[in-house]
This record gives sequence, C-alpha cells and structure tokens, in this order.
Amino acid sequence: MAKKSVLQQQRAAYQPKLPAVLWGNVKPVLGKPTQSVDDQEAIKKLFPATYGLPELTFAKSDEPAEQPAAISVGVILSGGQAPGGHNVISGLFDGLKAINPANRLYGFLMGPGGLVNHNYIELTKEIIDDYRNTGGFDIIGSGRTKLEKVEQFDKGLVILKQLGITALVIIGGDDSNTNAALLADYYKSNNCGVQVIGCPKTIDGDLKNEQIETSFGFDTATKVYSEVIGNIERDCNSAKKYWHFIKLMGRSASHIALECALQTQPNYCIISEEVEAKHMSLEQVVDGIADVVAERGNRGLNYGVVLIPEGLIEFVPEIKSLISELNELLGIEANKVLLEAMTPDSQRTWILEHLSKDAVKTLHKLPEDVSNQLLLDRDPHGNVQVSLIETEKLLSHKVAERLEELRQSKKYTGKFSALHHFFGYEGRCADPSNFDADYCYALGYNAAQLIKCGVTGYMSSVRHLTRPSSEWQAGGIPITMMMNIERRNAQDKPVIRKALVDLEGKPFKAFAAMRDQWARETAYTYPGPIQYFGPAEVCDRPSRTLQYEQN
Ligand code: FBP
Repeated sequence: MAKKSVLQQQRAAYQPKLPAVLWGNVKPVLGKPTQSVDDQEAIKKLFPATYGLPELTFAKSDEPAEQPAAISVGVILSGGQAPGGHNVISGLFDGLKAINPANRLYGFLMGPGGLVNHNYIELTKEIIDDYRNTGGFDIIGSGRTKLEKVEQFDKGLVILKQLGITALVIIGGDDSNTNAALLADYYKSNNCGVQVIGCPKTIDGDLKNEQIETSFGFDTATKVYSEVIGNIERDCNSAKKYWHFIKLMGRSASHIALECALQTQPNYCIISEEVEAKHMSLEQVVDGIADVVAERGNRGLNYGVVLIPEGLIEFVPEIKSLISELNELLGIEANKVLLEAMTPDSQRTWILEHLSKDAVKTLHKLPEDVSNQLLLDRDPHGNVQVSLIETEKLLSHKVAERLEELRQSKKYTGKFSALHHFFGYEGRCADPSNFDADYCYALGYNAAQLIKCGVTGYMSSVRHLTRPSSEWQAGGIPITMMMNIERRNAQDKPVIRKALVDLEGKPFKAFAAMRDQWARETAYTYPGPIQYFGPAEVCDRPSRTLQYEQN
C-alpha cells in the first residue's frame, strides 16, 4: 500500500462502535413470514426457494457460544463506490474470526465479474488492517457486471466449490441486491450449499424502506458535498457576483440534493420527484429558477446558489416518456445487435426513425450533446448515464435566455453570470464519517452472524440509527420482501423498489417550509468538513434526512 497520510495513520486506530447486541453470543429471533411490497404472486413464482422468509432480529444469548466448524466466505463489492465499503469487509472479517478464528475470507476482484471469471484474493489480517476506516473500494475493486444469468451463477459456483466457500456477501445497491436474491434462490433451489447475503450500499440513498433505514455512504458523501457547497456559498456571499449552478450525484432520486439543501440552505434546489409530480416541463423548471434570479437581481443581489439533482432529466415528464420509449426500443435484443454494427451517426438516424413524433420533438428541443447521451450512452444495467449529462449548463443557459426575455419586458434589471460545478465522484471515496464507519462495520459484523445462522437471501440490517450506536438493532431482512415487478429494458423484471423522495415525508416538508425564505434571503449555512476527532455531537451526527425521518 502507498505511504499513509497522518490522518490515515490516526484513523486506522479508530475502533468502530458496534451495537451492544452484537458484542457477545447472539440468538436469532424469527418474525412472521413476509410478502413482497407488490406483485406477490409473480415474485413468489420467481423466487420459489426464498420467497416469504421471516424477518430476523438478533437478541443476546446467555448460552455459552459453541464454536462451529471453520468455513470460507467470499465477498464482492458491486457498483459505484460508497464510503464505508472497507469497513463492511473489516466488520465481516472480524465477525467471522470471532465466530471461529480459522474462518477464511476471500475477496472477488473488480465486482461480480471476479466471481464469474474466477479472479480473487484471500483477505488476510494484514490486508484488512491496511484498509480499516478508509474510503474507496480499492481493497478488491468494484464493477458493474450484471450477475443475473444461470451460466454466470454456474461459473461462479465452480470457483466457490474449488475454494470451499459456503457463503457469499454481496455489497451493492438495489440492482446488485436484486441479483443477490436471484443468486440466493438459484443456489438454494439447486442445493448448491452456498448462502448469499446482501449489504445495502449506495451514496444515492435510494435503497431504503421500512426495514432498511439508509444505505451506507449517503451520510459521508452528502457531508462532503455540503462542505464544498458551504464553501461556495461563502465565496458567493463574499464576491456577490456569480450564480453557482451545482449538479449533485444521485442517479435517480433527489435524496442527495435534498440532504445537501437541508445542510446548506441554498437559494434554490430542484427536487426531481416534485418536478414529476407537478408535471413540470423543462421550461417551467427554468422559469422557477429565473424568477428567483430576477427577484434577487432586482434588489441588487446578483448572486446565488442553485442545487440540481443529477437525475432531473429523467423526471421531466416529456423527457421521461422519451426515455421509456428509448428503453423499450434499445432493450430489444435484436435491435441491440443491429445497432452494435452501426456507426454512431447511423445509430442516431435509425433510432430517430423508430421513435414516435412526440419523442422526436422532445429530442430536438435538447442540445445535441444531451440528446446523444440519451440515445447512445447506457451503462450495463441499461440506465441512462445521467452523471455524464451536463444539466447544470443546460439549465443556466436556458435561465440566461429567459432572463433576457424578462429584461426585454422590463421585469429584470440585474446581471447574470453563471459558474458550473458537478459534485459526485469526489464524495464517493472519502474516508467514512463516524456514522458510516460504525454503520458499515456493524453491517459486515452482522452479516457474519447471518451466515452463522445458515440463512440465505437476506440483507444485513442495522436499525434505530439515530440512537447511540450501542442501541442499534441488528438482524436480517428477506430481500424478496423489498421487491416488485418493474419494466426494465423492454422486460418485466423483479427488482427492489427504489425509494424516491417522498413529497409527504418530513425531510421534504422541512425543506418546502423554508425554501421561499432561502430564495429571498441569503441564509446560507456552512457545515464545514467531516470531523473525525472531537465531541460526539459533531463527529457522530447522522444525516438531516435520517434525523427528520426518525424525529
Ligand atoms: P450505485 O447505484 O452503484 O451505488 O452507484 C451510484 C452512482 O454513484 C450514481 O450516483 C451515479 O449516477 C453513478 O453511480 C455513476 O456511475 P459510474 O461510477 O459508473 O460512473
């Protein structure tokens, strides 16, 4: 490993706080059989071996712990990086060693592809110790290979058998955990002797529900973004001459933008879910911003900060229907093959010929680079690569046009000069906040206990997260419980339901109650950098979203 910074050296000594229930011997307490959130019959059919399992919570056991036979476990990091992944792995490692010091842990390299292609390393104490409490996924790397085909499951089984691995932990977002559930069911249905356990990861914060309170990484990433937004706000309030358009990562849902708004009180923040609910056109979104710029400008306040969620484009109704038409078209296997053989120009022409008139009209309203992004750039899950679309520039450009119209009609007398930023990748690998360091370590340690219980198709769950960590509850949630059927790539598929911002929820309502004041006044707050050393109210503070959600 490269030379360690002073902070890294100090941080390596941090001992993550574990829920008290996991300190000694535990026993599983099983709840009632569960159901999927929707489409119960369809999901039941697709998961014959794992559907309907009960929720599981751990309680302290007074029985003396018996040492089970040593086992080998595999771990995979899947999808985008999120702060705390290394702590899930170190918690898993420590949990396995506490159960039996002879237990072994293997890491599959560069995501699910490592399992399929048999690339792995054994994770020893020396390796684990080097990565405790650090950001990033570089201990074994991550990747976005979709693990969903029987051939992949079978190829993976070969290496699992070869290494004597009887349990696999998949650390990922909603898509990766959906695939973990498919894998669990396949291995159980075929008596393969391999348990599969998921862990909820994603900075986007959209893998949450009644059972999973938050995904890990959201806390740290939003604190990093809020720090820099706060810095920009202070610069903005000092120079008083720029409007800053800041796009924030979060593929679909606007949880990140909302959390950052609650932390920094900008002049404007778009919430995509509201845009969709109010059926707003792109022009209306632009008008909303321009009105605030004009109102401030007319009072001599020619500066401000606008937060834009990365996924906005997918929520503007006209663009949303364009995208779903494109998904249908590009999801058909024969079309994919046909397009692969074409040049980008012919691909574009072919696609335009096969879209409806309305869709083509919407496409023509967008700048060429944005329309090309929608047409041609997809990730392996078929998602539009929203992080590559420069919505912040698109919006500020259109706001400038609208302001000129207002000026012509004598409704605007100010000056408008825009700067653009995109905060995404810089937050995904930060050293985890105490919250994420503790939460992740607990998720991993808890996963070892789920393995010991012999269950499969469960997601590691740690709850009551706004209480002190000693009071957190630990257990497992059947992954099928979070599923419903959705249309993806021209097919109906079982997927974990994505949590979007709830417009009736407390975090949004708190924001909505204050935003007009933040637009008019300059009410910025400056959260400053994540603190790793110091009083608990500064260092262990959970996100505002969690605080509002749990009062
Ligand atoms: P996950 O859903 O895998 O956690 O990734 C989330 C994310 O960080 C999004 O916020 C962003 O749109 C996307 O990954 C970027 O993907 P990539 O890392 O492939 O550029």
